[in-house]
Amino acid sequence: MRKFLYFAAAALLLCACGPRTARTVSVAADDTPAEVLAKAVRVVPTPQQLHALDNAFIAFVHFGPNTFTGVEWGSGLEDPAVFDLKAPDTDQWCAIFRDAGMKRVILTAKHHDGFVLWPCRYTAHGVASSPYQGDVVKELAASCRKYGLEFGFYLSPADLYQMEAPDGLYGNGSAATLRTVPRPVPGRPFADPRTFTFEVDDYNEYFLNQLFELLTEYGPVSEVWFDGAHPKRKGGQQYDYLAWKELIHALAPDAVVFGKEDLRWCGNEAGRTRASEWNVIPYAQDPAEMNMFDDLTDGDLGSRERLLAQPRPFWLHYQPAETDVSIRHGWFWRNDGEQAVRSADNVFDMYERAVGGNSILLLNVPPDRQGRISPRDSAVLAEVGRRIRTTYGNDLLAGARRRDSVEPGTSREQLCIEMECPLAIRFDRLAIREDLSKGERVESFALDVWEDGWREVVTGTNVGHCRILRFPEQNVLRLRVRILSARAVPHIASVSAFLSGED
Ligand code: OTN
Repeated sequence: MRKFLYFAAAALLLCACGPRTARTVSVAADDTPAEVLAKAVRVVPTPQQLHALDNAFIAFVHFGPNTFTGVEWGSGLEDPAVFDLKAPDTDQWCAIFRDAGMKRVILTAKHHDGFVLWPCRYTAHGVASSPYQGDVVKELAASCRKYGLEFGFYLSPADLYQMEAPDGLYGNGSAATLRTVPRPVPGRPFADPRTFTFEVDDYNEYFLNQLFELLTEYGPVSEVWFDGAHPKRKGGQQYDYLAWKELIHALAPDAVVFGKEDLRWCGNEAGRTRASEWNVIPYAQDPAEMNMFDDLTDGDLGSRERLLAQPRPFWLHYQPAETDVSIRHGWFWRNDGEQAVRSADNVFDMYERAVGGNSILLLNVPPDRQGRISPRDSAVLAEVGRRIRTTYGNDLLAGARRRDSVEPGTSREQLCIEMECPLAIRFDRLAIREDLSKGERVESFALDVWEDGWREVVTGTNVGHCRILRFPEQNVLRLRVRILSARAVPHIASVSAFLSGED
């Protein structure tokens, strides 16, 4: 009898806590619109995705033969001698990134040309054949640890060297057979004893071996970045991402994968952000079983209308966007004469729109041929870091009294969050965050200030991890966030106010 009572109590508690949340929730063919929306708010980030959003300003580093040849896409036929690097100053990179407020560094360990920036066991087309003879991956990983930054790497699925070389593995028509990863190489033993078996072709084995080296020999990896770009393809080569994913999850369980189910491309490389960036995305298949992910470039990926128009059945999946953009014109350093560098105003604007738009800003900063970040770029980043600290370092509502209520005659979803300050505050920024453990719920809201009555200042659409609104300076004792529409009763984690100090 006692066991039954325990079971009944657990079942009641579960019901009281509401339906189970998950990173992916399936929608049935006969689900009503209300059931679709109720399922949408059950979709929540994984701890790794939430961590990525909490550290939403990160650095991209495009570095390789293109730095020395001045092209954006190499041919794969470059002579390794062009990589005439003396010593990359990765400490300088990381000091600049840290002071700019960036939290992670992602290096192009292998770009499309197939040239590898570490002494890879499985190809000589890289630093080991160059005048440099060092290990850029190792240098950067060590600097990341030294400066308190997370490390990630970009490994291009497209590999022009493996396409062009006479013995190249890319698209060579090999059969998928059982392979052991990592493939032992005489004289180059691994410290990590783990091995894995996959039924893959030559290029996927090569790619898995490279992943094993990068995931086991350079310390913790926080992000693996798969570019969807392809200068060319060969032999109908397919990518066995499900095998790649199995290896990544085994060797780097805390890493997020860009270009696949964890993080998606925002849809442009210009730093543009959506007016409403929803991270609960509809898929016709279960993303956990998908090998290829198309680029999502539509303006509306997750509004109520978009979800309700999705042919059922389908899946709802949590997948934040990364807004990847270069500080320079182009992804690689070319020269310091005519190559344009973005202004601090422009980068700070992108920061507020991306980080304050439920997204992640991945800003590319390409080192020069001396392996250093140029003074023009570092000056911009220093100013951006200063602006972030002076604008967002002091929450003017820290001492305010919060009162949540529902106005008479409005629905439970139309929550009001009132903030009353002990002294009047001057502010021109509002940052609002949802409790993502309860899902993305807010669809639109307004900011009101009290001046002998409520006066609407500005409205916003969805919130998610963080929404930043910008408006003319206000000077008040009381303000409120008025939820205009929501998919369910909102759970607002925080409301903050800031003063940018801009003219
Ligand atoms: O030529 N391109 O491949 C290209 C031109 C403009 C913008 C993007 C691309 S490729 C695109 O790159 C993204 C990262 O910036 C993602 O990797 C996408 O999957 C890829 O298609």
